[in-house]
Amino acid sequence: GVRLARDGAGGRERTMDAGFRDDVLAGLTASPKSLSSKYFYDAEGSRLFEEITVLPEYYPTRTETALLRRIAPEIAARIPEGAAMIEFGSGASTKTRIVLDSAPQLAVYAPMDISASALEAAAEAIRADYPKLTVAPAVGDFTHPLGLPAAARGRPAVGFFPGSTIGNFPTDEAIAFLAAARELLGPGALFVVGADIAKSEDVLVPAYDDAAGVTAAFNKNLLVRINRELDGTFDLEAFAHRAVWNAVESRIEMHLVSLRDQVVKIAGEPIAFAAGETIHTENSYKYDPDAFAAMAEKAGWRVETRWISETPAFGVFALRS
Ligand code: AVJ
Repeated sequence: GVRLARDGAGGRERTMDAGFRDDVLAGLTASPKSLSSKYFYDAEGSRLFEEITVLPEYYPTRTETALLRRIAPEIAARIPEGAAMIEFGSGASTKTRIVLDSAPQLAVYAPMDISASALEAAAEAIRADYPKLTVAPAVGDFTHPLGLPAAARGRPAVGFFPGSTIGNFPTDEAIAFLAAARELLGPGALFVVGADIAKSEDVLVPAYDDAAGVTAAFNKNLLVRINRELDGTFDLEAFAHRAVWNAVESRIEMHLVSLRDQVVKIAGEPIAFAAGETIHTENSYKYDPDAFAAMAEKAGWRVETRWISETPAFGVFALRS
């Protein structure tokens, strides 16, 4: 987008991303107020997310990782010689290594992530450990890919989308994403998708509101980012982290609650908050396995196999175009 030069604190020149500014102002002048969870992942947000993945309460990462270790040979058996693996929202690429270790026939790894810092560090580490693999990273919003990277074109395609990141999307957007991924990956492609399974609120809520306060810091980092990048005046003490289970929608919601009536300035614009008013910052949908399969089928995929872990349940689905 258009970048406006601004003078930052300490006289250092900064840029203001017009897309981020427009999205933030639109979200905070709407009712109810919301911000897109994709903006969590600046360098600090990506670092905090990695910290979340090892929290005792946050079961998804370790559960899916153990499941992937167990099923890696079955996944590898579905990957043809010379294939390219395209990963959506790759982050630190930790789970990728499980597949790469089991599938040496993979020729190309093309990770996509919105965080340039996380992507570059991960790509370098993968290059160092898998010298025969062609690594072709692409920075950007994986919901709007421009096309397959040149290194992946003409090769059998394997999509990889672990972590239940798909759970950030409401059903219609998840189906649109799955359909777009099918177009991108092409005929005959395999798509390996991780999806968290609905379970007791007593397990879900602590996973998004941990005792150490890491998830609270991750949520509030969005305000820190707005203060830094959009000349925001958020007082971090005047907002509280909240995680709630919405049973009707089958999703965890994260909010930032205004603790008092207040006016915050962002990019010169005053934004009023009432005491108790919230900014809805994330949805994390939790699925019934059949409902997830139905969603994939609506997007044109065939569900080849599904693997569901022992409790706490987490699902990995092998979809075929
Ligand atoms: C990266 C979207 C899968 O929804 O569990 C973790 C993000 N938010 N704790 C999730 C997240 C708060 C995570 N995803």
